[in-house]
Amino acid sequence: MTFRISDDFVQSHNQSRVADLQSDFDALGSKLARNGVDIEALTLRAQGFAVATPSWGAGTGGTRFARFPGVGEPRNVFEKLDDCGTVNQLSQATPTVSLHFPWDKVSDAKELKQHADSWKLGFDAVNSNTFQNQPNQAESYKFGSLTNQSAAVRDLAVAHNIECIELGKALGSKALTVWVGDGGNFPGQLNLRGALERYLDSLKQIYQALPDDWQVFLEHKLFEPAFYTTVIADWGTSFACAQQLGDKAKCLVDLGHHAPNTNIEMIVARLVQFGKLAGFHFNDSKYGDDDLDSGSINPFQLFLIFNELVDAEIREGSSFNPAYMLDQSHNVTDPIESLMGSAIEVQRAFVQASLVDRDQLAAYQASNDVMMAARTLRRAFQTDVTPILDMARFRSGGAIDMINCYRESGYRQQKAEERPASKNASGSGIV
Ligand code: AFD
Ligand code: MN
Ligand code: MN
Repeated sequence: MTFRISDDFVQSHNQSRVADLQSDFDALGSKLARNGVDIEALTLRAQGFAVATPSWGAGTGGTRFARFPGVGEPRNVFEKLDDCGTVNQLSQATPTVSLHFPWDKVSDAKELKQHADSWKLGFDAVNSNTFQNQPNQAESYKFGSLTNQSAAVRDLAVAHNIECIELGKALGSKALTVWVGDGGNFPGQLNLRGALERYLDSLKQIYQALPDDWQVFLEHKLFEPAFYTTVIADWGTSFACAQQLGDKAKCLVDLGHHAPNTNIEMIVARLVQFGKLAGFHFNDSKYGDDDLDSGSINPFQLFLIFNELVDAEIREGSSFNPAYMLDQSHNVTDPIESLMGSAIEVQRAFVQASLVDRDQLAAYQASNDVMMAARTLRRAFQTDVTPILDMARFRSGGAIDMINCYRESGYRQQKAEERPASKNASGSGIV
C-alpha cells in the first residue's frame, strides 16, 4: 500500500481553522449582500468549478540548461495519478487529469482507469508528443513531425496521434490536444506555405479518426523550439486550420504562448464569438512560455480572461463548456503545492469574474462612462474572495489551508521513501 493522506487528517487539520473561516465568510457575506450578491450561491458556484491537472506537471520540470530532480518524484503514470489525486483531495478543484503520450502510455488501460477511479479522478484531453523521438524510432522528428518534408515521418506522426485517440478512448477522454514544435530556425529553411499545407494534410487524417463525440484541440505557440517561424504560431493560424478541418476542431489557448503584452482576453472573446474556443492551458509568464503558476505574475489578466468566459456563459448558456486545464512546470517548488495553488488562483479569477455587475457594466458602456465601466471591473477584481474559496473547499471535503495541511501530512517524505529515483522514470518536465 502506498501512502495516502487520510480524510480524517484533513478534517482534523480543518478543525482549528473553521471558526476563523466562518467569521471571515460571514463578514464577506454581509458586505456582498449590500450589493445584492448572495454568498451562498457564489460558494456553490465555486464548488462546481473544475480544472484538469497535467500529468507532466507532477514531476519537476527542466530548464533549457539542466534538470534538478526533487525528492519523491513520480516515476510512472500511476504515481503521477497519486499526486494529482492528492492535489484534488486537498483542493477539491481538480477532478480530472490530462495525460501525455507516450510518457503515460500503459499496456493495460483498465488497470490505469481503476487506479484513477480509486482517486475519483477522470481524464480530460490527451496530448500527443511528436516533439521528441521515442527510443528506437524509425524516423526522426528533428526537422518536424506533422509538417515534415518526408511522407514517412508525417505518417509516423499521424499514426502516433491516432494511437493517442485509441488510448484516450479506453480511458474516457473526449479530446486530443495537438501541439507541434514544428517550424524553422532560419529564413529559407521552410517554405512557409508548404509547411502549413502539410500540417493541414496530416491533421485531416487525424480528424478522420476522431470518434463522433470527440474533439481535436489545436494548440498554438509563438516560438520555441523553432525560433524563426513556427507553423502554428498564433490564434489566427490556429483558427483558420480549425475552420478548414470542421466542427470538431477548436483552438486551445495556452496563456504562455503569446508575445508579451498580447491581449489574450480579446483572443478569447474572438474565439468564443466564432464558436472555436476549445479551452485553456492555464499558467503564467513574464517573458515567454515560462509555465509559472497561474496568477503568479499577472492575476488581472487571468481575471479579464474569466470576465470574457463568464460573459460567454451568460450568452451561450450550458452549451458553453470549454476545457480548463493547467499546464505548468516547476523547477524550484514542490509540484503538488504549485498545482494546488494554481488551481485555486484560476478558481479565484472565476469567482471574481462572477462578481462583476454585468447590468451596471453594460449601462456604463452604453453611456460611454469609461471611468465607471473600468471601476466596475476593478471592484470585482479587488474583492478578496478567499473566504469563498476556502469555504468551498471545506464544504467539499478539502483542506482550508492546503499547503500547510499537505506539509504537515508528511506526504512528500513518505514518497521520498516509497519512490527511490529511477533511471526508467517516464518523461515529463521537458515542456
Ligand atoms: C510544450 C508546449 C505546450 C504543450 C506542452 C505539452 O509548450 O505548452 O501543451 O508542451 O505538450 O512544451
Ligand atoms: Mn500548453
Ligand atoms: Mn507551453
